[in-house]
Amino acid sequence: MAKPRLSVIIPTIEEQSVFKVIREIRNLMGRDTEIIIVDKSSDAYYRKLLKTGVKVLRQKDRGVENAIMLGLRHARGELLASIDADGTHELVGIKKGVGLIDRGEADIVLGNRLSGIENGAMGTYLQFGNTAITSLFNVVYHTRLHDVLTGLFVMKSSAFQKIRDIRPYRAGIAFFAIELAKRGYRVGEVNIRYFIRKEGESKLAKSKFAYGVGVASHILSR
Ligand SMILES: Nc1nc2c(ncn2[C@@H]2O[C@H](COP(=O)(O)OP(=O)(O)O)[C@@H](O)[C@H]2O)c(=O)[nH]1
Ligand SMILES: [Mg+2]
Repeated sequence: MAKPRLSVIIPTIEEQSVFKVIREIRNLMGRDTEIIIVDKSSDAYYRKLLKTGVKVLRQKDRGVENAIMLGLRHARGELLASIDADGTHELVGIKKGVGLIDRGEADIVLGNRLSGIENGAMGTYLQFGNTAITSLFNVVYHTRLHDVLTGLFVMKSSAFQKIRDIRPYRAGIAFFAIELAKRGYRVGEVNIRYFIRKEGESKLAKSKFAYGVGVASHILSR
């Protein structure tokens, strides 16, 4: 089969919103898009995922960065994207990110949620922490970003090939941004809306404070 134009990786732990996310990606991006779910859930949920017809990989290790890395290593697209399965990130960010890369303006594009937060979707404490960590990233890598802790990115497969053998550290999508920025790739962003999580709870980390401190230390250890 010919290479798809785009692969979208979706990490999930029992997110009921994933089915809507899959449908919406198909509607938005068309059939020339490969969707890969990286699942760390129950067998019942896994069977439901299989019924959607998308590729499903089961994650044996832990952590969202390891999940996304597994998906990316299996992806065949010319462009590679990832989006959270909880329905909080505005999907059109993927399309906007593809546009930015096509225009030659970036090698990896992050979805900036801070420009469009739905009332109550992200507390001021998390906004503040996110802004502090992103400012640190901007100083170290000479970027002008607003949200390196986002759950949406698009990047060139050619850029990903340079980091595909690295073992991810705990920094979510910032791991990919840090490793590409280190190698001189251009990190851009597009504005997206950020919606309230409608089902389930956050699975990312027990303490977002400890998580944030860890990400900051990874940004600084270049
Ligand atoms: N496969 C997999 N998915 C994960 C893991 N941790 C989080 N996720 C998924 O990654 C996305 C972001 O996690 P979420 O809990 O919403 O993080 P938050 O938005 O920062 O609170 C969601 O789709 C989760 O289901 C993991 O260890 N493995
Ligand atoms: Mg979330």
